[in-house]
Amino acid sequence: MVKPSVLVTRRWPAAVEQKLAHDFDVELNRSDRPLTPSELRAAFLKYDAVLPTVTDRIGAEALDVPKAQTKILANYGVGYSHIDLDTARRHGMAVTNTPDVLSECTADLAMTLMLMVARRAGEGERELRDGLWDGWCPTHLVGTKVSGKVLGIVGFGRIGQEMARRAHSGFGMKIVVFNRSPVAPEVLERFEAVQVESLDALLPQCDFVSLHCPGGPETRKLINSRRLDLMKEDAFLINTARGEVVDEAALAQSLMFETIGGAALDVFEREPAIHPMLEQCTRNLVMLPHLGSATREARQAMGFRVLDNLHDFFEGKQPRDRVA
Ligand code: 8YV
Repeated sequence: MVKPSVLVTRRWPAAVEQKLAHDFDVELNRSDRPLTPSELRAAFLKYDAVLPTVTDRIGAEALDVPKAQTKILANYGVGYSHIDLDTARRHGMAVTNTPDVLSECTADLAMTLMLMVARRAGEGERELRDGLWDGWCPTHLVGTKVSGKVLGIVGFGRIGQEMARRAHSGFGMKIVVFNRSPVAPEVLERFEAVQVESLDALLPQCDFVSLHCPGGPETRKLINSRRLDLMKEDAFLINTARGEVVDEAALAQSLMFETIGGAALDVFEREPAIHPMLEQCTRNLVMLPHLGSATREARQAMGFRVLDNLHDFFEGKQPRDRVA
């Protein structure tokens, strides 16, 4: 039997690449850089499956190829707001993602960010490495206590719930949830969490707000200047979701004028570019380069999850993680 042809747009963990090469007729993008729209168009004419990542922006201009060969876009990652689902559907392409396998690691990183910004860990490390530390002092780099505080979670899917588990059981935090649909009472009970009916109702109550909703048009600039003003003046915003969920200029302004306590971001609207106003915020802003799922374990599991979806699809079954 002829093996389906598959293009992998970036380099993946070796164990996954080996299994892919065994099961499929695989082409690796050895340059390991994002594909341009014209390279994507050429790929859609040639391969049965394309395996993109968040760095491949697959909009209508890339997807609108007549007589595409590609039947499935099996995304390496849980977020898929970089793929135009409507156009993919119109061209008869299935789209899948990799949920579950990165939830714990992404929640771990959101906890890392929350602790870093509250305890001023980034500032401290920079100071020490720059040779500027002149010894212990009662007033030096005094931060904010995390344990026992109120954590607002925006988007209570798998990652949001892992965040709640860590914050509630490990740090005794009180959990307040905003989610677009009602969360089952037994799920809320697990974390003694309370669901509020609107984001506006959540923000003024929280010492920390962590974003775990999907990206895309519905959540674009969900956190804007009006909503930032609803936050307590010493509250912190954590974003491991998608950069576009936050109005970055508005956030920078809130940080500059200290109308909130601080922010910690793992994702940005125009990655890898950083909004110039955010770059100016040094004291109360922590930034990491999109590391949410960056563990050996998660990245390997994501790869194998893509493989599972490909097998489902080419064996004529419904792919387990089909999103379009
Ligand atoms: C991935 C992510 O590393 O899964 C996601 O949606 O944001 C990251 O964890 C990235 O998307 C790889 O494609």
